[in-house]
Amino acid sequence: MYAQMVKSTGERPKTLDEMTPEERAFQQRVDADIKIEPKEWMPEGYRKTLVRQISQHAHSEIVGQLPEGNWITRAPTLDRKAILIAKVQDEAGHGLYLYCAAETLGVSRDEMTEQLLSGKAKYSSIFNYPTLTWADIGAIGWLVDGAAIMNQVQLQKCSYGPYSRAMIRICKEESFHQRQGYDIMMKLCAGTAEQKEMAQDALNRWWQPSLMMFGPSDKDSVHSAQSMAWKIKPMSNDELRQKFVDQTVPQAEYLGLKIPDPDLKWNEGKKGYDFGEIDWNEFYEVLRGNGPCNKERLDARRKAWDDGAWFRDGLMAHAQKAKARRLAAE
Ligand code: FAQ
Repeated sequence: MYAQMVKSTGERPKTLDEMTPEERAFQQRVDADIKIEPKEWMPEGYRKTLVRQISQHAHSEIVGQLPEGNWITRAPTLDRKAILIAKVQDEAGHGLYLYCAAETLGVSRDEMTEQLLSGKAKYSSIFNYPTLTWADIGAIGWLVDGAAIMNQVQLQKCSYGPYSRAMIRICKEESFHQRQGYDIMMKLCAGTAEQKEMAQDALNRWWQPSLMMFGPSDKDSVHSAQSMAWKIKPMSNDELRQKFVDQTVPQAEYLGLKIPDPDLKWNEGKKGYDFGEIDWNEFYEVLRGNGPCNKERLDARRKAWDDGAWFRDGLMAHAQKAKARRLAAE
């Protein structure tokens, strides 16, 4: 049934008849919406898919601190600075919950970090774009967090228990992030002509990259068919992208901003907006490491890792001493 939901270039999911008894019992639990927990049997492909997705998601949260972190020292008021610091700290926390969720699948935090720093693991394409003005901080909260929530609300229903539960907490915080971004945009749009122009310029630059966050179109998505069959992904990339466009266009209208897409048009038949083709060449170039900030982002993460070595060593030494003391007292 699921294989038809998305045309995928990846492998077709097995039908129940093609499955081993263990696989069939597993699929039946998934179909009955019973959460899968870490110690239970699971197909190796299910485990690998989750490790890939959850670790990429964790890396996105961690690298995602960098574009906004760039504006902490330059936020226009003390309140805005305090809010931005809290928001960026939240993203670090999301990364940590997600690394913990991935660790339950037998991968270590060090392995995941090594994959990020060596350039092997992906993180969201969106974080390879620069934050040029304060309005970009508004646009990130409004559009990037807005797109992230659209996807993550669905992931709360993911069949894997630890990921699903991490998402419930993360979504609560992301919705605050989205509102603080929209609040910045409202302020700018109610300000001087120059401020409104800054807001429009940020929307112009962040619109397409935000649409790309949902991943390739369904026809080119490698993993969707299998991930949907396993209920790792409850909705397809294109379905979520459409929901995001439909939610965001009226928000732009309220701000008095224009979505930079000449093909954007309400379609009464589908009760949603038609929108122009996404520049998939740009998307794949960013994934290949050729986006405007890919190098800068990875260099920053490598430097943070190297600079933190003394602290990790200190923590390990402390833990070992504490353990030795505990053992001696037993
Ligand atoms: N960027 O077959 P599909 C946030 C890769 S959190 C980079 O469709 P899938 C919070 C994909 O990994 C944002 N790579 O893959 C925040 C795969 O590569 P692989 C992150 C992308 O997994 C806000 C290949 O293309 N959210 O923003 C992208 O079924 C503000 C084929 O694609 C998540 O990670 C992309 N945009 O669907 C933080 C949510 N799209 O592994 C700070 C969880 C696709 O074969 C500030 N992840 N790829 O080498 C997901 O829902 C899914 O993984 C998708 C992709 C929907 C991203």
